[in-house]
Amino acid sequence: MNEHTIPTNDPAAPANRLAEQAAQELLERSGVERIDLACTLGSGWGEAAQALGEVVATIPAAEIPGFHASAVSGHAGTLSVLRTPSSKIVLVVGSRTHYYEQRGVDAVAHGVRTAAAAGASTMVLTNGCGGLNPDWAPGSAVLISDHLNLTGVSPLRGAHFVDMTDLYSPRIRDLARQVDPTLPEGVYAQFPGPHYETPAEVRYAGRIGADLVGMSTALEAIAARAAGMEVFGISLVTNQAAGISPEPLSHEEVLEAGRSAAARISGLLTQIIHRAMEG
Ligand code: 8IG
Repeated sequence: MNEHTIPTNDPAAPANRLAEQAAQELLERSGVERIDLACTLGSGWGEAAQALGEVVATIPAAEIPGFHASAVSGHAGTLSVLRTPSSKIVLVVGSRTHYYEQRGVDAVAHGVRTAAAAGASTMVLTNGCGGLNPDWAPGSAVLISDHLNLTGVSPLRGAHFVDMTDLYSPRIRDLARQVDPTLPEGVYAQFPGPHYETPAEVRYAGRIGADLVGMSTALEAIAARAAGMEVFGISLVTNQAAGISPEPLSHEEVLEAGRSAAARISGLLTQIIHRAMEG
């Protein structure tokens, strides 16, 4: 608090203040005036950052207020600022905080809120997840068309009634299909995790409309919409969801699917992001 701080009863104020601090520190340390677009990298997407542009700064996440080193092997613990060939500034958040880390919903939403506070108007959310459609082999990329938030919580608090219609930008999904017309779409269900689903839970998710099951993205997408950002989500199916294939799930399988898809999906993501910022 300083003499310029307006006293408020807004229950979101502390989280927004922390995001403002993080944004200021991030902009100072990278020497850019603002971020245009931010992208969170999920399982399997780690290589996608390099192709986006020239690296302006790479900052260990733990050095920026409110961020933590990554809890998951295969996730980078860094925030990268890149300059695209058309001189747009992209923030790559390589250190998502998952709900299952039990740091609370504000920690989950902090990357999104920091990006918004730094000026980003577009939030790109990527993840690795399980697929319910048996036609989607591990390594398939799927556009997120909508979500089911099955965590039982919201990243928002107070009387903050935010519309979620067309949450996942139809505009950017169209651009993505211009890059790759074969990209399928699906509804992403966020479970709390960290355990994977039982086969019965996967059948349940399918019956209520899910095509993808994961442990991220929905809460971040809600926070991004509340911050006024355009949201784009894309999943890498790293495994068939429990019970879809006869094989049990393993984190090693997830990492391997990411490694073998890395070059293809980073090219895809780069083209989508570059196009999204031209519009
Ligand atoms: I990678 O099959 C990955 N993340 N909930 N279920 C859930 N999260 C996941 C899965 C999965 N695969």
